[in-house]
Formats: sequence, structure tokens, C-alpha cells
Amino acid sequence: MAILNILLYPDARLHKVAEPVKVFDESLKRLVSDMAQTMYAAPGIGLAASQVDVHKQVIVVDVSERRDSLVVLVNPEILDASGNSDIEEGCLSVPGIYHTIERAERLKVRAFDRNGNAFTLESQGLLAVCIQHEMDHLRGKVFIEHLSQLKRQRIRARIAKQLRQSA
Ligand code: GNR
Ligand code: NI
Repeated sequence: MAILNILLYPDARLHKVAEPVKVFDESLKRLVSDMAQTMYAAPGIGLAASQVDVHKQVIVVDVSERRDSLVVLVNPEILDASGNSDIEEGCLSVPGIYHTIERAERLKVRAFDRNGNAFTLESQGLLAVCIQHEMDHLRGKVFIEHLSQLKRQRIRARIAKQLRQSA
């Protein structure tokens, strides 16, 4: 197992579009366990492969308090989305920035597990929001790109300031 390096916004590699996984081999299983370890260590409630510069459709999520309910989604597809949620979101790739984004409250996805078995998952609330946040990463989209141009500009200015102060 290994803790992987998480790309930080603004990094152009966060905008790459992830490819579907075609072979469910040992290297996929290694990626999933490394991603899970990276997410737990961060700590975060989700991680998309895009954030660790692997542009394959792989997501890990655990919204449980005990951190014992890992969900692995390979090649996820949304079957159904309904309702409205506005949970405050953060992102390991945009540290220190928190914003509510309009998301569906309930989500039904179809995906494969790390062994290549297909399943469907129905979720709501934080889990549903987190899956939508991670699926955005796979499309090369970071959560702040849901905000208005003005808000994004302010966030970019704050990030630049944070970077100057940490330098
Ligand atoms: O750790 C995370 N917390 C979070 C909170 C609300 C909505 C989404 C998230 S995902 C985030 C980890 C991350 O950046 N995943 O891509
Ligand atoms: Ni994120």
C-alpha cells in the first residue's frame, strides 16, 4: 500500500477526462487500495483517480463515521438522480475552500467493483453528493467550476494568496 500524491488546483491534469477501465487486474486492485489509504490518511470522504494523476474511471468513497464502509466505483454511470441537496463541499485538491453546490439529493448509479462485478447503488444525502463530486472529477471537473465566474475568480485569488503565504 502507498499514499499517493494528490494534485492541487490549479493543475491542468485535474481537467483530463478519465477513460473507462477495461481490464480488472492486479494493478487495478493496487490502485484501489492505494487510493483508499490516501483518502483515509488525508483525511477525506472520497477520492477520484484523476486526483492522483491516474486518468481511469475509479472512485473510492467512505462517508461513515467509523471509516469502515468503503465504496469502490469503477466505470460509474448515473441511472437516476432526483431531488435537491446543498451540502457544503470541500475538495482535497482545493484545500481550505468550502462551498455549497446544487446537487441531486438521491442518486442511483451502476458501477463495477474492483473484481469486475457489476452492481447498482442507491444513495442519498452526503453519499449521493460525494459520488456526484467524484464523478465530476472523472470528467475533469473540479467542484468550484460549478460556481459563477466571479466566485471562481475570488477563490483563485484566495488560493494564490495561500500559496504566497506558504512559500
Ligand atoms: O473529503 C471530501 N469531503 C467532501 C465533503 C462534501 C462533499 C464532497 C466531499 S469530497 C472530499 C474529498 C475529495 O476531494 N474528493 O474528490
Ligand atoms: Ni474533490
